[in-house]
Amino acid sequence: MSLIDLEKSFQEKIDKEIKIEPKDWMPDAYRKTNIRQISQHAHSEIVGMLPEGNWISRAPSLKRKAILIAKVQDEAGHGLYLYSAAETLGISRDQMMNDLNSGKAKYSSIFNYPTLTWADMGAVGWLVDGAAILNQVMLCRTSYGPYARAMVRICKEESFHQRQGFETLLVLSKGTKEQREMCQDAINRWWWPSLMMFGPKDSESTNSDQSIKWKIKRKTNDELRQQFVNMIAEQIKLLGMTLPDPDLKWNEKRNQYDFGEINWEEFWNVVKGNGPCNKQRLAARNKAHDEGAWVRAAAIAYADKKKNKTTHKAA
Ligand code: BYC
Repeated sequence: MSLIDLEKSFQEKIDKEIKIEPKDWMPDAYRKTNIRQISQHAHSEIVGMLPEGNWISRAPSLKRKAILIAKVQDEAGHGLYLYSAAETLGISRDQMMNDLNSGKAKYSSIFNYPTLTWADMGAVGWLVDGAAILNQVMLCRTSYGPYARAMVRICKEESFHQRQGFETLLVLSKGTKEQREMCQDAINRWWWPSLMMFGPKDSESTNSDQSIKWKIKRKTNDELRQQFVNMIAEQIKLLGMTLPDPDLKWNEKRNQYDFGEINWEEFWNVVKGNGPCNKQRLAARNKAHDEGAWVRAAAIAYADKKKNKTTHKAA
């Protein structure tokens, strides 16, 4: 088959909703885009453990500590499923780790903001995981099979994360004056960065058109962002708190909430490595990687030993 025929039958498969599997023929750019997106997604899960890990030793009760540990462990698991999905496209784990640790690879902008108070654990769960879920529910139908299947399990766990975040804030919102203020302050700080998680506006999104055509993405950045605003603008009423946006109001004609302009300069600054915690996050990942060298060496030595034993037995 010629390249044109291969590309044509590939697109037909996508249009018929047939999943693309690792050994199927695919255009190089499809492979590259998936490697880029899946590995960035995996890195986000791994770096995402840092702002939350920051609160494990300071959670206000044993119950809250156990819940937070479980959540952080889930994020590690998500990262590992996603690295495995990316590996099926021909990139090695070492390469992905090197790209993350050297600062070459991107990960979600949101994890470059600090978690200053306990209420931040609630705001991260409710807003950050809430934004992540909307995006990830769409990705359960992404065209690359291993990515789509990884997302199904991830989404189940993320919905627990979002509920625990909301419940944490609900308790604070019914607490003392100081607790209510802490709750509002966390919402104020996490609202705009959460909106940025969906990526640049559609007119600035370089990858969206092609990714939508290949059904890697099923909704655009702006569509998902709007869906998120509509959802949160209703849920916040239950908390008796407010969102820090004077332009947020229901638009009868559009049947959607209108909202204010995002600070795109701040977004690009964070993406380019100049956010409040970018350097700290990379330093923490590099330290963990270096300190884990002996574990990797021991695991390889053990695997070799086992392999040798099996070879001897077979002989
Ligand atoms: N941060 O053409 P565009 C989670 C980059 S949740 C940093 O629209 P695309 C978790 C983008 O990579 C978060 N960079 O890109 C939750 C591109 O640059 P390159 C992870 C961003 O890919 C709780 C350029 O800007 N979720 O893990 O079509 C606890 C132009 O953008 C961001 C995912 O990763 C950003 N926010 O759409 C723990 C979901 N936005 O690569 C963990 C999977 C954009 O061309 N990813 N950029 O150099 C996606 O769905 C898509 O990649 C995005 C962006 C919607 C994020």
